[in-house]
Amino acid sequence: MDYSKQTYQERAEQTPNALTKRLFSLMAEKKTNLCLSIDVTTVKEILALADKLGPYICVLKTHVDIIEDFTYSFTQSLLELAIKHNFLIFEDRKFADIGNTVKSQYGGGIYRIADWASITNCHTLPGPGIIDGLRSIGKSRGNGLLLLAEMSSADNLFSSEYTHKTVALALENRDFVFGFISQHKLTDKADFVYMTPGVNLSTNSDSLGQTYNTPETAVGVNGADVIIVGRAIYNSPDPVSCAVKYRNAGWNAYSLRTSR
Ligand code: 5FU
Repeated sequence: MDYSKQTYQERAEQTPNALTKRLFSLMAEKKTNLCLSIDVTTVKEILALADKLGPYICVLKTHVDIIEDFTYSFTQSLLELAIKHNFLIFEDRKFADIGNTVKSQYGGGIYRIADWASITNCHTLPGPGIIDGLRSIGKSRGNGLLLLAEMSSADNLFSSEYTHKTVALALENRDFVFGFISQHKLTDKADFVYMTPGVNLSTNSDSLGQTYNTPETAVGVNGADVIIVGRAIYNSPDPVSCAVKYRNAGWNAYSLRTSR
């Protein structure tokens, strides 16, 4: 079955995975497939942007280790905004170590990511132990994991064999892995969530190897479910109208895809 032609609502109704159900339901309800990548560095800026842009997004993606004035209470304020505006929090931690180490990195330290981010991600380079380690912390909390199967950066070292093996690992771990960070939809075998970074309407690269597609290409051609947009929105002079522009572009591409 080609899941990319089904609506988010249909996929919400069919999936056995509670997190996927929650995400697709709120996307259908809010009519948005936009994830805001909020890569600003102070608590005040993040909370102000999250409050303003919350109505237009389905997921808010953080890089918690770039925040200069992080305190744990920040995460509680962010959770309150996630409830107020009905979005999920995704810490883009890109874990990449052995199972025993990622357990501590995910559940402990000063960030305690597993307590406030219902979504996180990891590289599969270390093998299945990384998924087992993260599952041992996150599954009982109702969290889910995305596997990095492809990246947006130019000349990256992800081979098609690596991507294939990553898909196989996802299929073997569907109780905790619910999707991918990728540039394309990767399989029809199961209903995974595909989140795609590297999305911009006005440029196709930055000076450090980032490459961009439009929402039309990411969602309409490549089959992404969620577009991840950062600087194009938070560096704009008017982030609210810019977020609305990306939300509409992402939603139109999805509507066309599902009506074909
Ligand atoms: F896995 C990936 C990837 O392949 N490309 C990315 O750009 C993650 N990212 C993240 O998405 C990156 O770390 C940024 O947080 C965000 C893209 O930000 P931009 O400002 O839209 O380029």
